[in-house]
Amino acid sequence: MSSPDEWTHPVPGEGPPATAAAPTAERVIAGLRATSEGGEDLVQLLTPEGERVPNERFDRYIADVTDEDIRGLYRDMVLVRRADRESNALQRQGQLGIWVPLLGQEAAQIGVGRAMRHTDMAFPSYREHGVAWCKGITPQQLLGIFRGTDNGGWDSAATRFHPYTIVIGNQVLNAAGYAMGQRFEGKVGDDSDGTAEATVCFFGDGATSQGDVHEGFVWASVYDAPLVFFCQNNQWAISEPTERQSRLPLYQRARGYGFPGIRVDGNDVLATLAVSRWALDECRHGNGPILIEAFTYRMDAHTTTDDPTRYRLSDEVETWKLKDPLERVRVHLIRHEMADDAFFEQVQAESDQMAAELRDYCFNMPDPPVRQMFDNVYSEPHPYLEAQRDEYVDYVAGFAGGEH
Ligand SMILES: Cc1ncc(C[n+]2csc(CCOP(=O)(O)OP(=O)(O)O)c2C)c(N)n1
Ligand SMILES: [Mg+2]
Repeated sequence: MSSPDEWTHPVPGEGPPATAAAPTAERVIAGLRATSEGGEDLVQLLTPEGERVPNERFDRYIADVTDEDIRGLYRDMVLVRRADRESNALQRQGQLGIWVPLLGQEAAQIGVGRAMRHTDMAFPSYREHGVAWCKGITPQQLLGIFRGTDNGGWDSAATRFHPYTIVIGNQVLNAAGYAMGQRFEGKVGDDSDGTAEATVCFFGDGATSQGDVHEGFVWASVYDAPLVFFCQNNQWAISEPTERQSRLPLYQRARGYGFPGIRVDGNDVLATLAVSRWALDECRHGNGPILIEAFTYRMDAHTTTDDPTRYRLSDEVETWKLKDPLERVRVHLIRHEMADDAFFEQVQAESDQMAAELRDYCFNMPDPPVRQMFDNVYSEPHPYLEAQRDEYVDYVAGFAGGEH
């Protein structure tokens, strides 16, 4: 990868060779390294070995976090990982059409999810099962969209969690508009009574190459929208590595739009919690937007239709296993005698119970009535849509078992 100095004073014919189309072994290794190290700007409060690293700027954002809170964050991560593994298995058993694994991104999502207030709005892409959990959405409610029976089984207004968006980057525009609305409605600025609001928009490293994301950055920036852009850089956009998305670290892109960007260790739940609390606080006080790049890793396939062994080295996955987000909290809790065996056994039992209930639910999941897909398209009744709905319901009723 060329350095900025080389861009400013290019010497014709003496630049780096054009290797992008046919990477050499050295370049592959350099790419491997780039994905495993976050660089010196990475905010980390808990090392992969579970040691707490003091941080002058961010420690105060988790000063009130008790041992019990850390056990809670650990429990959250164990449960969302278990729900994720169980849903993945349900897809393999033919119960779901597709599943999008969360594995490896638990700390990034629980960290920001637990930093949000109920009144903060979330705009997810399709992998945000951990954030959904923090918003009170059950693993059961997530299944419908992956089984193909509904478009999202939760009430977005009540939970303040927008439906999953499969079109890459599209939710960034929705989030920018929503956050601009929060500003226009005076929900930003004075937070003395704890009622100021912010929005968090989730997208991946690959999404940063989409036009929608660029446009969302521009609108949010020039309207000072209370929007935290939360980019989970999981190093891959299906089979495309991050080095095919950007020649500089993603968080540095924010500068070009005129707002701060920061890179946090997305496998460190404490760092993600602290940095997200800071960013949300800034946004609620009118100092948004802010870009957070959560540096993490997609430990499983892109989706259950993908085979990552076709395009990435197993060495890379092994390197990241050493940075497992759950393991470092477990080691931290044990080393500092913040949790005993009984605690870990109880979390395990809870996760077994939850998994059994999730399986049961999925095997017996009722199809929603056909007419339900016409609900919530517009905020108010719409005569043309109602006519279409009635026609479709009649049509389906003409088939055996089609009465709905
Ligand atoms: C507009 C659009 N183009 C292409 C796709 C196909 N697609 C689905 S996921 C994906 C990669 C996204 O990668 P990233 O943004 O890094 O998110 P991740 O899946 O890694 O969480 C692509 C290209 C799509 N869904 N929408
Ligand atoms: Mg990605």
